Amino acid sequence: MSREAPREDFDDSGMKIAKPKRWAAGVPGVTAALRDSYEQMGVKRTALTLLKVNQKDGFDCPGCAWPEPGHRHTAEFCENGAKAVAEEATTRRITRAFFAEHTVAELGERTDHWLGRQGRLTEPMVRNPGSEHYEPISWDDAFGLVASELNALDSPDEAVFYTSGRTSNEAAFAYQLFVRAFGTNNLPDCSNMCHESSGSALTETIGIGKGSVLLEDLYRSDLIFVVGQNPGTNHPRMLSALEKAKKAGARIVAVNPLPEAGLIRFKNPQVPSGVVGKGTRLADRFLQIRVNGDLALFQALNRLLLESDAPDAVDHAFVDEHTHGFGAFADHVKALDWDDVLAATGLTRGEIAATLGDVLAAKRIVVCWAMGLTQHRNSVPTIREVVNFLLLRGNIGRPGAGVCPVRGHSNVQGDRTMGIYEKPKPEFLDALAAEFGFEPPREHGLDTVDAIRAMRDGKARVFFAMGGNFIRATPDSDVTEAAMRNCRLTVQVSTKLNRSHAVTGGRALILPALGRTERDVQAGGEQFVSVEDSMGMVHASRGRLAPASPQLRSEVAIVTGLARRTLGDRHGIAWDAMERDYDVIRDHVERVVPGFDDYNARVREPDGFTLPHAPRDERRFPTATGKANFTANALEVLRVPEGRLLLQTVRSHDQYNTTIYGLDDRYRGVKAGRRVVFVNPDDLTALGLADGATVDLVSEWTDGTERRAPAFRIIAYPTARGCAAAYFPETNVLVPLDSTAEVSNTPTSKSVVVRLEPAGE
Ligand SMILES: Nc1nc2c(c(=O)[nH]1)N[C@H]1C(S)=C(S)[C@@H](COP(=O)(O)OP(=O)(O)OC[C@H]3O[C@@H](n4cnc5c(=O)[nH]c(N)nc54)[C@H](O)[C@@H]3O)O[C@H]1N2
Ligand SMILES: Nc1nc2c(c(=O)[nH]1)N[C@H]1C(S)=C(S)[C@@H](COP(=O)(O)OP(=O)(O)OC[C@H]3O[C@@H](n4cnc5c(=O)[nH]c(N)nc54)[C@H](O)[C@@H]3O)O[C@H]1N2
Ligand SMILES: [Mo]
Repeated sequence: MSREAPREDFDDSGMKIAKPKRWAAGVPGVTAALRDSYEQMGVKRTALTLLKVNQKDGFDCPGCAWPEPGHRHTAEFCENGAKAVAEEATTRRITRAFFAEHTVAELGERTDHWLGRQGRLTEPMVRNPGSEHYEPISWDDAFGLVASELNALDSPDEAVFYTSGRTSNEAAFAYQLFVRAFGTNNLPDCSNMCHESSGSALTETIGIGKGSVLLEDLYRSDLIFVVGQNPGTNHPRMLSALEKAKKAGARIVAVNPLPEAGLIRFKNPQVPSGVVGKGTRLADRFLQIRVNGDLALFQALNRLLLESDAPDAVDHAFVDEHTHGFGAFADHVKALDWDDVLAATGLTRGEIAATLGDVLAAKRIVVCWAMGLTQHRNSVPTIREVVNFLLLRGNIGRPGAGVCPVRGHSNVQGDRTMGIYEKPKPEFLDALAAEFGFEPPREHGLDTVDAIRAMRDGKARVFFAMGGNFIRATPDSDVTEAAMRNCRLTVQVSTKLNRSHAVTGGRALILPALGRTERDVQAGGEQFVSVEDSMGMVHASRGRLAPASPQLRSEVAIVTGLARRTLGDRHGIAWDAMERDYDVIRDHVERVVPGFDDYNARVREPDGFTLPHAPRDERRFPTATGKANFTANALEVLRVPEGRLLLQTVRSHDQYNTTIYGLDDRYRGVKAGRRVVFVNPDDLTALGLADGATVDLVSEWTDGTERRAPAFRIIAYPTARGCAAAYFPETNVLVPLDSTAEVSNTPTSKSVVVRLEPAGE
C-alpha cells in the first residue's frame, strides 16, 4: 500500500453502481477505516493514534459532535471518525517544493479529493499580487502583513472573520476577543450554513438554542424520531446509542426521503454479534417523506393530537403551567388542510395515523434531527413545529424526552458558547467589557451569506478564515469565488490544502495550524484544549502525536500573535499570558460565560462537566414570555413546477464536508464516482429519462437566472417521488446565494428546484 500522495487526479470513468445496502457498519466498516488509516499513516501510527480517540487521556475525535458515553470502549471511534483522524494524522507533507511545482491556477483545476490527499501543510506561505505561486514567508512577516492590511481599512467592519467548527473553546474565545477588540462583530461561521435554523427556532421557543437531552435520555426514551439525518454515515456512534435505546424498549421512527442504511439495521462492529450476526433492526417505522414535507407532517400530528379522544393526548397540566400561546397555535393547526399535508409529505393518511399511534403509546419522546430539517426556506417554522409537538405532551424538561439537534463539526456548539456569533447577546458583550475593560462593538455583524454579499460588493476587503473551506462550503460557487477574488487580502488558517487556497484575493496567506491529534507545547509547558459536544458536555482534548512540522503553530498562538501585531497596546489585553498557558484563557472564560464556574478544575475531571440547560434541568424557559412558546406556523406547500424535481444536496459515505476521503458511497451502492444524481424510477419514466444516462442539473431560480452543474449520471434509486439527491460540494454551484431560510438566513441546500437536461443538448 502506497503512502505517497497521488500525482494524478481522478475521474469518474471507473464508476460502478450496485444495489443500496440495508444495514450499516459491521466488518466492512472496520476494514474500510483501517485501509484508509494504513494508507495515510502506516500500521504502527494507526494503532497508536486510534487508541487515543475519545479516551479520557486522549484527544476528542475531530469527526462529529456526538457525545462519548461515560463507560468507554478501548476503541471509542467509528469508521468515519477513523477516516477523519487519518486525514489529519497522515504522514504526507506539503512543502515549499510542492508550491514551487504547482501554480495557484493549476491547484484551482484539481479536484477536492486530489487536493486533500496531498498531505499536511507545513509552513506559512504567501501569494503576492501578480505572482503565479505561493512562496514561503516567516510567521513574523505574515502577521505583519495581516496587521497592516487590517489597520489600513477605513472601518473594522470591512474585515470578515470566519470560523469552521473544529476550533477549540480556548482558540475560539481568544479569536472572538481579538476580533471584537479590533472593532467588529463580523464573525460568520459554519453554523450559519448548518444548525442556525435550530438555534433560531429553539431560542425563540424554549429560550436556549441547544438540545435538551443527554445520552441517558435517549436510553430512557419510549419513542425516538430520527428526522432528516443520516447517522450511519455522519454520526456512526449514534447508532450504538440507538441500539442501546432499542434494547431498553424504545421504538424508532425514521423520517427521510431516502431509505438510509444506518436507519434500517445496524451491525455494531464493537460487539461479536455485530461482526458476524444480522445486527439490530433500528427503525420500526420508516416515513418516506418528500423533501421539505416535515412541517406538514408535524403539524398533522399536532392536529391529530388535539383532536384525539385519548385522555392523555395533550398534557394540559404542563401546557397550563409552562407554556404560552397555546390558543393561537391550536386555532391555527385546527384549520390545517389535509390535501396540503398529503401533497407536502407524499405520505398516506394511514401512515400518519399509525405514527400517531406510536406517539400516543409513548410517555417519553425525543426528536433528533440534522441537515434534512435545517437547510430549507421554512426550516425555522418546521423546527418550531417540532417543538409544538413535544410541548403538547410535556416532552421537554423531563427525563427520556426532549429536542436533540445533532450537531456536525466536533466543536461547533462550543465555538458559539465562546462567542463566535455575529449577533452577540448584550449580556455577553457586557461581560466581555467588564473583564477586559474595553467597549466591544454592539452593532450586529455579517453572517456567512451577508459576508459573501459584502465581499462581492466591495464592502468587505479582508477575509480571514479560522479553518474550514469557505469557497466550497458556501452556496453559489461562482458568485462566491468572484467575491473572494474581489478581496485585497485572504487568509486561511488550515491543516490541509483545499480549494479556498486556490481561489484568492489580491494577496493570500496560508497559515498552517496544529491539529487535534498533535502535541501543543507553549512557553508555559504542554497545553490541552477543551470542546463541547452536541449535548452540552465539556471535556479536555490532548494531542499526542509530534506536530506534522516544527513550524506549525496552535490556533491560540496564531490568534494571540496576530492580536499583538494588530492591536499593539490597544486595550492592554495580556495576549502573552493567554498564549503561555491556556489556563489563563479558561479563567477569562469562567468570568465571561455563564456555566463555566471552576472551569480549570472541572475540565480536568475524567469526563469533564455538563453545562447548565434551564429547560432540561429545571423546566425553566428563559424566553421573552418566561414560558415555553407555542407558535403558529403557516404551511406553504413547496410546489415544484411540472417536469422539475426538488434536489437535496447530501454527503456521501466517503467525505467530511468538503474533504473527499474517497470516491465510494458504500451504503448507497456507488463505487468510484461522485457525479451522480439519485432519482425515483417512476419520475425517470415520467420525465422520459433512463437509468445510467448523463444529464446536466439546471437550477431555476425565481429571478429567472439559471445555474448549471454539468454531466451527472442518473441512478434510479428508491427516493421519495418528486425528489432527487446529489452530493455536496459539487452541487453548491446550483444553490442561489439569495435562496435562504427565513429568520436564520441559512442557504437552502436541501431544496433546490432543478430540471435534468440530457447532456450536450
Ligand atoms: N463522516 C462524516 N461525518 C460528518 C460529516 C461529514 O461530512 N462526514 N459532516 C458533519 C456535519 S458539519 C454535519 S452538519 C452533520 C450532517 O449530518 P446529516 O444531516 O446526516 O448530513 P446530510 O448528508 O446532509 O444528510 C441529510 C439527511 O437528511 C435527509 N433529508 C434531506 N432533505 C430532507 C427533508 O426535507 N426532510 C427529511 N425528513 N429528511 C431530509 C437526507 O436524505 C439525509 O439522510 O454530519 C457531521 N458528521
Ligand atoms: N450544498 C451544501 N452545502 C453545505 C452543506 C450541505 O449539506 N450542502 N453543509 C453545510 C454544513 S452543515 C457545514 S458545517 C459547512 C462546512 O463548512 P466548513 O467547516 O468551512 O468546511 P470543512 O469542509 O469542514 O473544512 C475543511 C477544512 O478545514 C481545515 N481544517 C481541518 N481541521 C482543522 C483544524 O483543526 N484547524 C484548522 N485551522 N483547520 C482545519 C482543513 O484545511 C480542511 O480542508 O458546509 C455547508 N455547506
Ligand atoms: Mo455542519
